[in-house]
Amino acid sequence: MSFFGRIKEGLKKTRNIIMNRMDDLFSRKNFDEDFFEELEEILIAADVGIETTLDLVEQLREKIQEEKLKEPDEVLEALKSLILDILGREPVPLLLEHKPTVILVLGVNGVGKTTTIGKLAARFTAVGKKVVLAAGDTFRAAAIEQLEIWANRSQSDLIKHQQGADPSAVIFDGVSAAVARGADALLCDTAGRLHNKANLMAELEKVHRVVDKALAGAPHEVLLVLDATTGQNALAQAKVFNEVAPLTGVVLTKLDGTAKGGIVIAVARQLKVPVKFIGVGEGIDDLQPFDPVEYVEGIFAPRD
Ligand SMILES: Nc1nc2c(ncn2[C@@H]2O[C@H](COP(=O)(O)OP(=O)(O)OP(=O)(O)O)[C@@H](O)[C@H]2O)c(=O)[nH]1
Ligand SMILES: [Mg+2]
Repeated sequence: MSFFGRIKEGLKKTRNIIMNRMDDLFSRKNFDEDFFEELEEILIAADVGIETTLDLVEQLREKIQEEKLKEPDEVLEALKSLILDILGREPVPLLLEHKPTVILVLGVNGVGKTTTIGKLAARFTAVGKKVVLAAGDTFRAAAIEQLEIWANRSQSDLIKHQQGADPSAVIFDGVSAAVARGADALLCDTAGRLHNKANLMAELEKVHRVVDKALAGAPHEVLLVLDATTGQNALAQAKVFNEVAPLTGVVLTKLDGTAKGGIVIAVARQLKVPVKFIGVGEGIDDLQPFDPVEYVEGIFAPRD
């Protein structure tokens, strides 16, 4: 499947929920109160979020008046353009500008951190980069094994300690190994759950501090993984993590399994942190760099 085909397929459920009603809505020629109300409902159904939706619809209302838009096509293009104002038009790539580029991967349990690390590692090694993985989720033995499988699959090196070891110590060793081996990237897995939330946040703060001590200026990327199927909950999680370690990007996983794909827009507007990758399936190629224009075309494409 082509690159755009894959993204389009991954956004299918979101597109269907939007376009089911949008076709009908945009066949009207009258942009009246009913039109705006119905549009609000559609966007909220796709989990764009109430705040973001109200803002978008208000701006669209003004644009229709100011630019004297009359045709449904013009109005749809105006809506897409307002969404792109939020998302930014250009993708924000994840560049391996430092040697090694240290990437911390955070997120609550089950969102797809370890899988995302595996897929990113595969993406980097496929273009000849040398990658080291650090098994910083020492809470569960299975977490270390899972990362080991991804290390083998992606031909990356793995730095691990025993279950129960101090995550900061593992990641410190990871940084040292990445430097000593001349790696291009170090991807650090972290736990998504500890005995309680305060523990987890204190631990992540320590990891962040230790990384900077091991290599000045690191981490270069702090990626927060969010599960799109949790919808608006993802926003609350993001705020908490952002306080512990300033985020440089968001990875939104499991878009393939949900009609809540509008959450991308809410995340971009409320966090002011770029969405860098989206997960549209469990396969190794199903993590794709996020391209705002493709996303918008994907959710407003004709229904399948
Ligand atoms: N459908 C789909 N499944 C995904 C995607 N990304 C991850 N998953 C699945 O989500 C599940 C959890 O992924 P993990 O990578 O183990 O999540 P984690 O955040 O590391 O979880 P913990 O280690 O428990 O904190 C796995 O079954 C993945 O295959 C995606 O984009 N689409
Ligand atoms: Mg994990």
